[in-house]
Amino acid sequence: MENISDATKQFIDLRRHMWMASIDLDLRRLIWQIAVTGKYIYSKIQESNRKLAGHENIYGEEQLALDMSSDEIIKRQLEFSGFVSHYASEERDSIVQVGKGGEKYIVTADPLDGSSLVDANLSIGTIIGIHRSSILEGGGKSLVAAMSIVYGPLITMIYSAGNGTHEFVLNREGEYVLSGENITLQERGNILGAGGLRRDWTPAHLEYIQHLEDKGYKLRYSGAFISDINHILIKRGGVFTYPALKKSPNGKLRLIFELQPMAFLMEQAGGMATDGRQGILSIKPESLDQRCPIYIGSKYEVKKAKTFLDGNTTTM
Ligand code: FDP
Repeated sequence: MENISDATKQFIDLRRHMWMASIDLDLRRLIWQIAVTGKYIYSKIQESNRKLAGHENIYGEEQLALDMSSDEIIKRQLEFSGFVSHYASEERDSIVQVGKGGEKYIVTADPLDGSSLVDANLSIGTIIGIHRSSILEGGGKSLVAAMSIVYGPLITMIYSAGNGTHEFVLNREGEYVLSGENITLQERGNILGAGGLRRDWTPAHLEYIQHLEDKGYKLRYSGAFISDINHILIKRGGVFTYPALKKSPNGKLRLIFELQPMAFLMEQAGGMATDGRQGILSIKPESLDQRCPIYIGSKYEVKKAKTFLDGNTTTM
């Protein structure tokens, strides 16, 4: 699609944008239905009294009532969509059938990433992956679209269906209107988000971070993966990492629910995402709850990470 002028953008809503981009009809209906769940989830956040529900998810983490209600909102929407056969969520221990059989898509969700920040009133969000075939067999390769809905001072939604990465803002009328057409990262940015404790980092990773700090990269780590990636996309560059740690070589973040959908958005915006060596989208998950180290952002910094991890450091 041609680049759209600022004056015209405010009149282009999500459905029109997807129609202009010639996205498959069922896929654009599905993306729109999921975008709508963002409004319901945000209402729940507003209603909530920020109390813990006293449950644990399959990873032994405490679940907020909000995590569970967000998950339920998405599941219910998918049951009525008519386009989705199965749903996999970070809040569930197995894939659930939501269709009658034969539907085209499988949807994954991290229903409320960063939910532990609700009480601090920081930005959090919903991460969605839309797959065409089995998630485990296809992995990142079966992704046909990804979405990221951020609940912050504004509600924003970023999607890609393999047609670039685009941002929309929910306006007062409840419509998602175009705010960023074809987000494109610069080759190199100047912000850095690095998860895990410094004392648990490997020597190579520590050297990499020190190198970026010495080069003047500014620290930007909120504690919500979705918001930190949003930051890099909107500022058009930088790098986020949650690396392999000495005691947990697979890092912390989840490949299917968090990393692959955000890697899809990042790559479509001209950025990169690797586990330090191979591309995140080329990794075939062995289990639903697989975790994986991540280096994601503009190409220069992500490629640089590999040189440090391989022990081939060079000056920038
Ligand atoms: P959270 O534990 O709050 O769910 O998904 C895991 C995640 O948040 C990411 O959103 C975030 O980047 C990371 O964990 C934060 O981990 P640390 O507390 O170790 O910094």
